Amino acid sequence: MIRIAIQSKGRLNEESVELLRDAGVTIDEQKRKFLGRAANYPLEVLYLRDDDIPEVVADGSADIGIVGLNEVAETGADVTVVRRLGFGRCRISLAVPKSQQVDSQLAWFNGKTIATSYPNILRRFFDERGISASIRVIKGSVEIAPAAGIADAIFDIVSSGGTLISNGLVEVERVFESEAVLIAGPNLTAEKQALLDSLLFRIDAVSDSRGKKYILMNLPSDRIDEAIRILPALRSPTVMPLAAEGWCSLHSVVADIDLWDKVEKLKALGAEGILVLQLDKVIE
Ligand code: PRT
Ligand code: ZN
Repeated sequence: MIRIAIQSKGRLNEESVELLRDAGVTIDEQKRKFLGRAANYPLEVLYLRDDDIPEVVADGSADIGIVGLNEVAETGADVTVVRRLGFGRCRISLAVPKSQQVDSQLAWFNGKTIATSYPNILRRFFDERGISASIRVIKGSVEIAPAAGIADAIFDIVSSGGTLISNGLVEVERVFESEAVLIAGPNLTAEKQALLDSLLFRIDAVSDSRGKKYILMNLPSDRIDEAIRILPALRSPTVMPLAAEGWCSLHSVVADIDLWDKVEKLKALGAEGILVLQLDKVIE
């Protein structure tokens, strides 16, 4: 049995549950309590506040966890980041009221008071850059601190930037880039390590399929070589003859970002009946 800690509610909860489900681990969200049990994998789920996850994994109360890298860095917990998961992306930035002139960049922060929920990350950053500022810890609604007169600037999570704009703040320095990560504790038994490895194998298959599509089409047989140059696949594209003389069917995998460009080139080669399908898992 392996125990995973995930966020009980909030921005990372849904995608954490979804990732486990895509990896074939079903948790009954209807019956969910503080501690749940997967129906089809030897896995327990501990639902916690994100702030508590790194420490709980470090002390062995949970074996692994899904949490923002920002929380791992802030707590300094003794855990290993085993995978970056690609969701929950954000940054922690320094921002100032837009009326402030901050031309000399970081030197401006000397002697100022900065409100944040991430004092350790900020302290390390200021120490590295030789800035001497006063850090004021505020849990929640950090963005109102300058207008409320309790700080000169803030150091807070930004994703779209909308919160900064609606509070009259301007981002002046991106300090820390974050995303959800899978972490593991320091002393996993051989049994738990084996369960983690099998989970990682599944998670990698899910991640490898993200941002890709399965594409198939009919193509004149004499254009196959050119088509293969457009469509490098996992090993090489699959080519199958069609009943119609001089035609074949070509199957491959293509990155979303290149999809339309490649479709246009394939059409120019004479491809017909192009189908683009959702890809669920890629197991290499
Ligand atoms: O209850 P619990 O303690 O578990 O949750 P929480 O309220 O502390 O955290 P939650 O659910 O808000 O965020 C969990 C994790 O999501 C964070 O630790 C980050 O790793 C990640 N994440 C990604 C974000 C954001 N994007 C985000 N935009 N966390 C917070 N925000 C907030 C930010 O604090 C600011 O108020 O959203 C606002 C800024 O967003 P924009 O889009 O306006 O820039
Ligand atoms: Zn939190």
